[in-house]
Amino acid sequence: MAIKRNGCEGCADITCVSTQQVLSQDVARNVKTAYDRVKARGMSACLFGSGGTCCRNCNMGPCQIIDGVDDMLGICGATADTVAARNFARVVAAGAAAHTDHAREMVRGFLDTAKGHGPHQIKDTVKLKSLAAVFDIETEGREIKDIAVELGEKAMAEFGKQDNTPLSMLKRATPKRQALWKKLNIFPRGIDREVVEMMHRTHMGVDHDHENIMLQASRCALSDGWGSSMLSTELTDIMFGTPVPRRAIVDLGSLKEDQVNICVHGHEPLLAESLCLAAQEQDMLDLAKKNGAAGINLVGVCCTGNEILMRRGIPVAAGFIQQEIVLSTGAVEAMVGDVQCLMPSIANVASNFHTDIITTNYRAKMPGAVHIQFEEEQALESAKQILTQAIKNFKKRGKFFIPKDTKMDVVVGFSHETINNMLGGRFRASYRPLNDNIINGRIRGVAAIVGCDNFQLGDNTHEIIVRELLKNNVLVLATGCAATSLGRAGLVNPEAARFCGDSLREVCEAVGMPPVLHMGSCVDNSRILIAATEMVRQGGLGDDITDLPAIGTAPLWMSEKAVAIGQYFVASGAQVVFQDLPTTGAKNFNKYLLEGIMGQLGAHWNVAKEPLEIARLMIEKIDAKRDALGINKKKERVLFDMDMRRDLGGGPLKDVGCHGPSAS
Ligand code: CUV
Ligand code: SF4
Repeated sequence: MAIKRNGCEGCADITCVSTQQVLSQDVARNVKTAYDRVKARGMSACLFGSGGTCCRNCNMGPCQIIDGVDDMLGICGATADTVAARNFARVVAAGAAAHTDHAREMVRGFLDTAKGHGPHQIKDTVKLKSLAAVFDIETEGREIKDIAVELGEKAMAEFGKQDNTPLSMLKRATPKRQALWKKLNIFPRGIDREVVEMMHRTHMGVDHDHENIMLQASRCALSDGWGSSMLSTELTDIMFGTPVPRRAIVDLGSLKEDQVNICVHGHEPLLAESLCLAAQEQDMLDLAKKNGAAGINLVGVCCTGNEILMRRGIPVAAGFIQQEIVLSTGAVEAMVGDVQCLMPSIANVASNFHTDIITTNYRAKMPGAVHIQFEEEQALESAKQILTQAIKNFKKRGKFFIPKDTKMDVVVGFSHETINNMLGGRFRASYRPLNDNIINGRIRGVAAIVGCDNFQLGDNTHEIIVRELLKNNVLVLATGCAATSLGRAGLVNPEAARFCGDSLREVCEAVGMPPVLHMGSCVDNSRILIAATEMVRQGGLGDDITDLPAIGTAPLWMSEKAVAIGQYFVASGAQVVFQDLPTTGAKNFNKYLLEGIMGQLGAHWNVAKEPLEIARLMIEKIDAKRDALGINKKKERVLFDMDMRRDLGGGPLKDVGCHGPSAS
């Protein structure tokens, strides 16, 4: 049930239960949140801005273009299509830049770790060797340390690469896809270079052809998905451990009454991991005791939360839209952030309480926040300094409210390796059973539901979409704040199999897996690329990602990163559905994204407004792929016999125990 905000007449409807509970409490009375601001703005967004036809790329403007009206071109003569394409491409570049800068930090951290500096270790040596092979690094008879250092150096070189050869990891794609990238001349060459070229080509007076602009947008996005994001995911796994299934909890109920609550917000897991290590140190625990607390409770917010959730089972308290709400409980001693998706309003919300917002990265400061620079060379000491600041606040905590009954069990940790083991069994890890179940129709198809949440539509949008997909036997992969929102809705645990259609339920129950597989943070969408490619390689479902009965959506997209992700999915042959695109003011360009680009890339963007409309469109697209593969015949329902159970079972899920938050 939707509620109106307590004491605020005209606020937006809120459907999230824990948000409702917190905002209706007295402690949150004076807090202003985005819900209030959405309402207060009271006017709809600028039509030029939302249609993509406002250009500020030179000082003859700004120009507001009206498509098809001769007198309403840009001063330079730019059409709506040119302007909207440039704007869209710049969104892709900004999103790719964010992932890239994050990834660079991870590579730097990895190199330090490889050289033996800092508190972290090379944890996954199997993955180290397999990634080394991708970079043509000799592993036979060599020390782990040497392999890791060489891998780190080669990975770092991908960012600044200047020759015209493809990035190393692109060779993990299907041969057909690689041939297509080559033919279109969109093989990414250097990760930073593709962002720079995108910015150059969208500068005033350079590229005016929307299709040509989009070729570079694809190349730039691919350098993110198959380049920086994938590097970040892989090297982070090698350093901090490749995720395996584990139980954890999400939602605001993960805050603890008697402990120092510290929210870790942002993206780069180097900070979060160091905080996790420091929070286990005796001197920190003693300090907490001295300040009257029973312990230190680290919880995550946004994607850095997903990183430590996946690898350590540390709870995610809140996704993007709840970052103000978690502070409004009055129970948080500090929110520690690094980069991306921190709303500047959190400093204001925190000022109502004893809470500190602690920024830790020179790239991301905030008025009203305390800045404690996180020094990677002294990671543990830095982390302790940050924790100390938070712990000292505990004594100052006033009235607070934790919605204790909003705490949802999740089973997370589905790396593409896990999926391999889980379905294939311990002795013959493979995607074969997944493919077979798709071919025989027990699993109708696969849907990736990724990206952010925002304040424009209901908080339950992801849930509505996914319930419809599950009912129709579509297996769901989730990442980012979408995954957090699905976790809150109780869909990311094995018990949620009961919401599935009969045949998907059988599969989930036989394996003991949730019907929504949490694959991690937004850089971890690269795991989905690998999983999809593995499915193709396994055979029986066509010879490229385009052929798979699979589709992606980022329904409540908010950040520019989501558009970069959408574009690398499309350029990899996977269709995506968004709720809206900032391109509607440019007829030809919009049509190109929604249709024409298909002819080049074998996939296109889709737009659907309502959650159920999105789900149904996804199912329709999945069915069309099944038709094309000739596997859409109604099969008689086969009951599971022992062989099938053996085939499906035996994976690591049988061992899921409570690995528990290791820092509380
Ligand atoms: Ni990176 S990008 S809101 S999904 S973290 Fe959540 Fe996560 Fe931001 Fe979007
Ligand atoms: Fe206007 Fe052209 Fe300058 Fe854009 S580049 S602001 S359309 S004159």
